[in-house]
Amino acid sequence: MKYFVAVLLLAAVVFADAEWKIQTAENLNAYRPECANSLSIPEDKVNEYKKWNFPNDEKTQCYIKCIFGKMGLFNEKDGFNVEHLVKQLGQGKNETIIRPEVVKCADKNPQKTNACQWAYRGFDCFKKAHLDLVQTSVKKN
Ligand code: ACD
Repeated sequence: MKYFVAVLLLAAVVFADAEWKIQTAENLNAYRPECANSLSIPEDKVNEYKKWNFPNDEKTQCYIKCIFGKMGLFNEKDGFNVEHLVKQLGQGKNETIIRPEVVKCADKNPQKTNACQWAYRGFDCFKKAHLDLVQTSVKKN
């Protein structure tokens, strides 16, 4: 019985995750206004984000958390979804190189900062080293 329940749980996890897809430029474009509006981000900041400038302030941190949440890359409870991030950033290639780079930045929030700061911190860490990969991962083909 124990094994049956364990197999069922595993199957539920696998099937739930099979729904996730690599996120596209179109997905990101749809999420931008949703996150900007829900957080009342002023237009000048949105324009900075379009130029890939993300100042370290509360609104921006929460914006990143919102975008990553919608993309299935981060959630408040578990933090970063390393598997999704590796797929998103690797686009089916280079996963063995990218995984340790993601892991380096995907902290488990040992200092218990708020989730906005947590999401922003991982993003900032990764993009300092690999902005090109982040940008390429949502470029139109
Ligand atoms: C905007 C919002 C831009 C939001 C930033 C990135 C979204 C684009 C690509 C997502 C791909 C991967 C996530 C990138 C880095 C996180 C790495 C975390 C590692 C722990 O343009 O308005």
